Amino acid sequence: MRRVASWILVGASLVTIGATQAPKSPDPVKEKRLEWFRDVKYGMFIHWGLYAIPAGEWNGKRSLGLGEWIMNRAQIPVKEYEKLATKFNPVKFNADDWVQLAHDAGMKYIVITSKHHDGFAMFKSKVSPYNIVDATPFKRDVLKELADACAKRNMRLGFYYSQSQDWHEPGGAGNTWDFGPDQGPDQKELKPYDKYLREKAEPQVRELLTGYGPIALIWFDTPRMMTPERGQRFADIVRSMQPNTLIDGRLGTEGDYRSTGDNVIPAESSTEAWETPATINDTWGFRADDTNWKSPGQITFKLIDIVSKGGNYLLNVGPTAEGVIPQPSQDILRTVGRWLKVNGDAVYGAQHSPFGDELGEYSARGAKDVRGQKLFLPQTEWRVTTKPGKLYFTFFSEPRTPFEIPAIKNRIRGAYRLADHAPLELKTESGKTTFNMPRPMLDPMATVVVVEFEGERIER
Ligand code: FHN
Repeated sequence: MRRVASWILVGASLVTIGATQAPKSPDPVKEKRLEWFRDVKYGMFIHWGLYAIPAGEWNGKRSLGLGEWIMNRAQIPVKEYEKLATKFNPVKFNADDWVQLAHDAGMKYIVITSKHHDGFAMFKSKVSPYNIVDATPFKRDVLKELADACAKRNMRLGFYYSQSQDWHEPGGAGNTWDFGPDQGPDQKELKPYDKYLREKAEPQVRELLTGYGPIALIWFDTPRMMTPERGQRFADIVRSMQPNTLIDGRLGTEGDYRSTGDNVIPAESSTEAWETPATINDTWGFRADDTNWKSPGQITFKLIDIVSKGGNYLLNVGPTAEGVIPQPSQDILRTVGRWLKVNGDAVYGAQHSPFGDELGEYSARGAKDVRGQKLFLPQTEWRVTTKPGKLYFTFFSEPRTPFEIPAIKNRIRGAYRLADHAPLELKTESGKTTFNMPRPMLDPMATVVVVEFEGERIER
């Protein structure tokens, strides 16, 4: 059985929608814009801002939650939080090093926070002096330096921009401790929120699309109070200024691709373009106390799992206030990068699994997950990706022997291990084709076997 689902975003979570919904016919202009995105599969997310200074601690007290949410969690008044800018001096920041890391990691695009919910712009802005050039002793436009470094290495660059939440502005959403409750979503007249949108958020998005070369994508987030009309104004800005720039799935009106919830990997495949934003530990912005790193093996599994379902993996790093990407993050990323150097054919430009049973199954007992959805019981032994004439089976543990290739109508031409091109012997009996994986597996983290078949696509 082949599982392919359609999804909608509800809040920050992705849910499947029923098979009764007619699929929209693809828009050729959008599909063209998406071509690179569908191929690259793996990107680096960077959450960097003033919150890297407190790094999870305020006034000597540990503040729980995400590092970049400290202003909100500790209810820090604007006047207090603003003072962090006068201390922000990340003298170890080196844009070339960051791009080199993304390159070594096998990541093909970078998305960095240009302004997170705290309202502080990490770029020179004429619209608000609350920015890295005008308000810090550092005085350097780090986005410009990163854009130049990316251009040198052919690395695509996108900007995260918190369009709705801005805790620094009276009209921005989210800061209830300084400015009282947010306005309701249905108020039409020009209220402080629209004033903020017109006078800060929209002009800043224009600035981002003006001074930094071609921008791969704008990553909007948490679309609180974003009516379709408000969202459309941002979409129009992006489309009119850089028609090739992608819009993520969290603008509040239709973007170019689906964004899943944070760290959410859907159970099933989709033919729509989609992306999972994910943490490498448990925070986005740097927290000194978060050492809960995912292992290279876990990251590799998630990457292949996502690619086998047709998506992209946007994996986050949270640099320190000095401008350094934590060493454990670097080490993990480079280990995965070394694996990709050998096995990248199974990832870049590859399409989702033509099968589906390998992903797991829904609980036969009707159990529900924490969101009240049908509980999916994943299997993690192997995943498969495909290119014309080739299936890439990635094994994360030694497979049952012999391993049976799921039934296909195409004639199978042969099989080999991707890392060293060692041929594997295929046996076909009663219509079933099998091979034995040599033990121990060449790479215990993940070993890829390529099966070549006749024809471009799998027929079942
Ligand atoms: O609130 C943000 C959070 O800080 C982080 O930026 C993530 C990344 O996907 N987005 C929001 C929560 O979904």
